[in-house]
Amino acid sequence: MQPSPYPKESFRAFLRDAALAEGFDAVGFAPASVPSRAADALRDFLAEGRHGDMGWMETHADRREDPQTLWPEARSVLVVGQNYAPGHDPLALLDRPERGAISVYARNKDYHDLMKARLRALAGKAVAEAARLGLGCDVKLFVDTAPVMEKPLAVQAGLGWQGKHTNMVSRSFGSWLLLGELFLSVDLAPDTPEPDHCGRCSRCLTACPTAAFPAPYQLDARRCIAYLTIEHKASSRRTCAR
Ligand code: B12
Repeated sequence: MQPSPYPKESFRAFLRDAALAEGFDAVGFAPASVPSRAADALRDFLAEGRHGDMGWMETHADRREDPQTLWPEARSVLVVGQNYAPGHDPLALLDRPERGAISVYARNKDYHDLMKARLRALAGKAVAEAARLGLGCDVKLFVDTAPVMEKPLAVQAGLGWQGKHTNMVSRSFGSWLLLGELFLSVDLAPDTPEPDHCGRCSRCLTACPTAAFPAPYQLDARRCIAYLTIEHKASSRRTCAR
């Protein structure tokens, strides 16, 4: 086969196709940097103590706000989204107070395992294809647990925008995308960030039963059911009794 005259463009197109072939639902490319506004907001979030007991958010905050501090070789980031939308309205369960409600993301196989397996397969193909194109490329993969600001990266990669509930919302998949990344040592052209489409809608804010949003686009984790039931070390009986 002839060597490609545009190896980076070929590599980028290959990665997008390969990610979709692995079963990811959304793919985009971001620069290996987080906008300063997001890094400032992280510092404010931590200074306000909104992370509660999640001391691990303070550890390596410098790496969290700068992918190149986490991995100096990083030049671009391939962000993937995995759709986990349920086939029914999960809010219907709220009319049945005798039944416990499990958050939708926790009802299936652990998404970390599923996405890491897919990203690992993708990483293998990426390294082989880069070598074939004469690019040479190292990769590192992340899903949720590393000090990476996944939402701002996903926004930069054009997957969606950060909504008023602070999660990334996609025009195609709504709030139902879990995120993962492949950090790449090759600089590839980034996608265009998606603008904010929330407008005057505030349904996600008023739906929260514990009023965890001090303002649109801001979450106080200490009031969030996800935090109280997973991350908080003390008893949350008093807060959750309703
Ligand atoms: C810590 C954490 C939590 C904490 C705190 C959540 C939070 N919002 O920070 C808790 C335990 C509460 C939590 C809960 C959930 N989480 Co969580 N969590 C994370 C984690 C590890 C870090 C998030 C982070 O950096 N927080 C720090 C603060 C500073 O970030 P932030 O809230 O996004 O703050 C931004 C806004 O405030 C914004 N901002 C501030 N002011 C303003 C003003 C304007 C005008 C604008 C536009 C923006 C803006 O700028 C900040 C920086 O970007 C990420 C994985 C990762 N490594 O990124 C997953 C992650 C965010 N979680 C995820 C999920 C799915 C959930 C849950 C839905 C799980 C569930 N139980 O059902 C809930 C959703 C609750 C919610 N509304 O956020 C997904 C979200 C996917 C997506 N589409 O966005 C992630 C990305 C994991 C993943 N790999 O898929 N989570």
